[in-house]
Amino acid sequence: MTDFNISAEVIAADNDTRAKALKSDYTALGEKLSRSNIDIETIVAKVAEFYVAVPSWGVGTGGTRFARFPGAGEPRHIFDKLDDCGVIQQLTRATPTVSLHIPWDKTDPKELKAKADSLGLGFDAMNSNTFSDAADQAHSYKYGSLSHVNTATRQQAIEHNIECIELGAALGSKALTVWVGDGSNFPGQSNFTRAFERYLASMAEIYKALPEDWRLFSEHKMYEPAFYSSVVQDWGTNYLIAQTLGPKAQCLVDLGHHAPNTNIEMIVARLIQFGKLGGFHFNDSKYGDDDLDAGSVEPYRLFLVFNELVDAEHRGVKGFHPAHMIDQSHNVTDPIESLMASANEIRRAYAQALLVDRAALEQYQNDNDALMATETLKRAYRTDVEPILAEARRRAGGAIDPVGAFRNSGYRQKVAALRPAVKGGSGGIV
Ligand SMILES: [Mn+2]
Repeated sequence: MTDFNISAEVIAADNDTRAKALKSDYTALGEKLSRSNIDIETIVAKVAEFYVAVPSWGVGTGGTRFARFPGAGEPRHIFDKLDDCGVIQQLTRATPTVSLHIPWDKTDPKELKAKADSLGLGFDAMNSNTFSDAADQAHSYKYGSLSHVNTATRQQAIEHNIECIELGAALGSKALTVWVGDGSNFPGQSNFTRAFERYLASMAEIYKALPEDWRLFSEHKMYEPAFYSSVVQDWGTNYLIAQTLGPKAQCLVDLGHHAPNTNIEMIVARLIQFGKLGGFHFNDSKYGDDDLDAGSVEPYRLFLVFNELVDAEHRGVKGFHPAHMIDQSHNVTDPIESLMASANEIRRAYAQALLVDRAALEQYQNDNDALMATETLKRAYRTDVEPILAEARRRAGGAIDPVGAFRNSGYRQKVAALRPAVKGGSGGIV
């Protein structure tokens, strides 16, 4: 029995105030879509089955290199974090899994599993951390981890990743995401080739420890914390890693980890074509790894990424099942509200991509009709699919307006009274 933190009556009362308008909007949209031979019920059913994982580190307030300003009622530990993740799932019905970060969330797996079960939550990919030093570790990661020049440091990093796999296996997770901050700040500081050889050898050891039904995701990032060179800097290097390690290794695309103006949707298409798209860390950015809310800055880019995903789905690409995860840092908003809004934006991009007339698009492409080809995408993108998203939430027991219902529930005020303000600390942004 699921033990949600917000009473069903609160959601029902909030939905009651919005149900009439939704019904009217849903009917109007259904009629509009039917003129394009699209059945709105088919789209609602697909949207309802589209899920994205919430990062455990995302429910606390983040920070920048300069400061962190705590929010009210921040989670004190992983059990509080799971409570907050449960609220996000309760209201959106789009986020039934949580992605953990070790060692930040390290605790008895039985207790973790029992708490998650009580909230109706499962676990998505595990995330290791060799980009900062834990209090009790023997060797520092100041000069790298899996690619470190010292064997003992590399071994410690390998063992940490294997520990993450073991913990994840006890929780029902099926994947490990590895992101390292390894790199250099000065020309000459590091030998590019030797560092990458050491990284590959370390990853091969981790790969060997994977259970049969697990996947290993490597996440690239152009720069930060290393500012001259990063060992896993771009999708090309990431592809080489996945290709070298074997079939269980795939690439993870974090939308904020590329050079400005990079054509991310094209990278997605390439990785799909060669069977190496493992999944996503969704977020948005203006300049770099800003970790802003998904769809908040460049919603059209998010749509174009989903256009590639739906295209692959439409073509029936074999073994295509990318992991969908959010990776954001919330500095000026309530993290629960941001994560709910982000989950909805991700579903919105998916729903809009489902509306693309793929037969017409292909014909325009073959006819070299650039204008009509791009208009075909725009036509889907311009469609306001909010009634579809809201109806999917409502039918699943969620809120028509998650942020509105959340504010009316008083959850934040309730936990703020229980959880003392957390001072300082870093945001934990990867
Ligand atoms: Mn990430």
